[in-house]
Amino acid sequence: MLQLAVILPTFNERKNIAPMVERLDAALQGIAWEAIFVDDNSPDGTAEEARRIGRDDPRVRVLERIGRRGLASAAIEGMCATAAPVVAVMDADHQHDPALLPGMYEAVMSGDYDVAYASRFAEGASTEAWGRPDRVKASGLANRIARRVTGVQLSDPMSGYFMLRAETLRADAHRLSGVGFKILLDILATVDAPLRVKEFPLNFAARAEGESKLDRTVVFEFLIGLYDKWLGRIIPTRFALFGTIGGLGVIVHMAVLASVLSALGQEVLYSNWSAQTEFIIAQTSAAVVAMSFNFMLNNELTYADKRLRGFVPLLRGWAKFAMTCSVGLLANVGAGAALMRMGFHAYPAAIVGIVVGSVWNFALSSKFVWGKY
Ligand SMILES: Nc1nc2c(ncn2[C@@H]2O[C@H](COP(=O)(O)OP(=O)(O)O)[C@@H](O)[C@H]2O)c(=O)[nH]1
Ligand SMILES: [Mg+2]
Repeated sequence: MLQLAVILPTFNERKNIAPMVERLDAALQGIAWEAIFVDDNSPDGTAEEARRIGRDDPRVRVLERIGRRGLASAAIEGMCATAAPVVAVMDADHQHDPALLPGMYEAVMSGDYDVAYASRFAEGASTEAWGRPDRVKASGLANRIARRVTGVQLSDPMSGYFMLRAETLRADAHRLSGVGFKILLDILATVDAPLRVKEFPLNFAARAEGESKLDRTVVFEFLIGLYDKWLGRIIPTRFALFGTIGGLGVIVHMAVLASVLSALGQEVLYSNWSAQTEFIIAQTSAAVVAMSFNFMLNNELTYADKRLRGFVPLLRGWAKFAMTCSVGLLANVGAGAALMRMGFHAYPAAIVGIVVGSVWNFALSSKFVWGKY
């Protein structure tokens, strides 16, 4: 009878799959397990590689998601896709040692604990082999904030390697935020009943093949998760980020406008340029700079999980973003003008126009620039 499901979210991990299945097989002797690779349609063919192995070994399953990205939602959906009574989540890149699984399983099955997890910062754990002192520091800081804010007293609440009974998860799955990468913390902060947690020291290894997708700073990641729990239901997290970045874009626009105007001011004195030409040049360059600034920042932060990389994808994304924003500008001005005609004051009309334009830009660019259209 199936006892344990190991959920492995993957994105571009093709070379890590076969060795991972071997290590699971070696570690889980005596436990009836299955592995579910939740792959977000990786371009490197990760899902196909897992299916290849699954044809010979039915313990290996694939959940392929098309047009979606996200580690937390992948973990949640994987955990909901098994009949096993106990589920574990771990990375597929070999940073998490599968040898801890039997001990974690024993702890959960004993009934003494609801959750078993592997900590990078427990006594006896180490992060030396990781080779990323910068991220060790960032994780440490994020963990301290997490403990302070959530009251969850674990040495590593940001860990991505844990196990629990599937029913514990399913009871509250609909309340999880599914945003960001910190699914364990999400579970601990969401579930009402206090969970009894057993910690296992982990020797956090370096990634075997491929590259990290989560290099957005852990602290930032964590703040996002916090916002999401707090206000995310009222103003969706991505939209809040998008809007904040848009606000910064306005400042950038004004700064560029002012400096181009003052640089061109001399020209107007000595040539036959009119002040109007001057304004058009300044306003256009300010708009292009501000929009590019917004594009890059959204690509790094708002859509870090779907980040466009490489010159051509970036250029294409930039062009699409520019198109999206020009439509948004029309929506903005259109809505504002309509309100003015209805007798509204200019300022409230302008604000409504900005909101309408931003919603439009957000809706369109999330699909058209960073999603599947
Ligand atoms: N399905 C899915 N898996 C992801 C996504 N982002 C990262 N992963 C997987 O989550 C695990 C941890 O990601 P990784 O990039 O190693 O993060 P790091 O260890 O914090 O640097 C790996 O197995 C990744 O393949 C995603 O958007 N979707
Ligand atoms: Mg990793």
